Amino acid sequence: MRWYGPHDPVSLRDIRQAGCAGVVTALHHIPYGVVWTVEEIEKRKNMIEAAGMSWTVIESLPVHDDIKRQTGDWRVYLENYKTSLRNVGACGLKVVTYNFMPVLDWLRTDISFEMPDGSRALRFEKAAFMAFDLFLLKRPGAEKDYSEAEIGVARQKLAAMTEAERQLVFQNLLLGLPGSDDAFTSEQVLAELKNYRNISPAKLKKHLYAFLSEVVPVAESCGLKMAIHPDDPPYPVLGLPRVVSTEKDLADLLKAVPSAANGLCFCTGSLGARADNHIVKMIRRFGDRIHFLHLRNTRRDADGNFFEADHLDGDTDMAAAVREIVRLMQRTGVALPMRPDHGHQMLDDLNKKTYPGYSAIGRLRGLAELRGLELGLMSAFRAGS
Ligand code: DNO
Repeated sequence: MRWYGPHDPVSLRDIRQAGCAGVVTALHHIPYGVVWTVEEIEKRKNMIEAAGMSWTVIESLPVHDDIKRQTGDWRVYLENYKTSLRNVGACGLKVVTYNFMPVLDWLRTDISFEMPDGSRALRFEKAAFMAFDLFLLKRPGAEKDYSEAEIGVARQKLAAMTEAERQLVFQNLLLGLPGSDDAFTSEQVLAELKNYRNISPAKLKKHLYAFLSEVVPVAESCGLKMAIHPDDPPYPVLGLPRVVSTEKDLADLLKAVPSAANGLCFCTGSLGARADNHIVKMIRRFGDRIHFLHLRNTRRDADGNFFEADHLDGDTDMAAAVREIVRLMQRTGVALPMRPDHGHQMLDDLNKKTYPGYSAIGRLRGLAELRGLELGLMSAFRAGS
């Protein structure tokens, strides 16, 4: 399971009791671009080991936006990134997750969407998102990104929202980056978006590949695997380019730097929010370069909305996906790290404040179901069926 560190309301003991042997975490207190020192990494590692678990996967070692744009001090940040990798390698960690989404990480309009059973899920509602973009954030030029019909839908949505609902959507979309409690203000986001106005998708891809050609050899030399997390949702948002969304994007990036150390954090939830991403086929195609997996499901509708379904429900056939993963591990002999991604807020967690998507019990349910599925499949394979 993922742990956000000592401030996470879900403790290491909770995670241990969920049956986890390993923890996925990051040094969230270190600002983006600053070197992770051996001392800080060791401190965190010892904490996890003292709780009876291990730490081999980092999520995430964040890439500074200057590197994504190749502006300002990006060369300094790049060197710092390499130094962090060397330090991480020296501490015996194995996988480094990162993403290349400009400015914002994952986006949801609703972080407390009520499911029929009373539990709460994360949801992306397109009309609310457009209403936010066009009329609440008032992004300059936003109307160019939508059709007349879409603008009409957004206007209707806005009119139907109370002031409190508008505030809430605003707050949800500008949530802080993972592990942080500080949300963005609209001024900050608008300024950041402006900084990207000359960055086309082709340019961002070029910058991503330039970043990889610098860091992958370093990762290779210290026994690390880089694992890029796909865009969530997997398409451009707020006029920002997103270049890790489709099967072609993944194929291009793996080809750009053809080293085993240049790999994927295969997130079935993020990728699965696009109907043209065929999860099982992609696991088959990219298997050798998958170093870490996030198992999560979404349910899409025809209007471009999706919500996070139960792990075994939703549009992705999770049994087929896990079957493909089990086959992959049998073929390569590698036990891939994976975690249940997100979970519903349910039972006692409904009254607790945790990081959105990261309450204990919903993830425990996902983990238990996924682990049962995996064990069942492994045993069936062994029995030859
Ligand atoms: C959301 C997570 C992402 C992920 C980063 C990886 O719950 O899956 O925030 O950690 O994108 O860099």
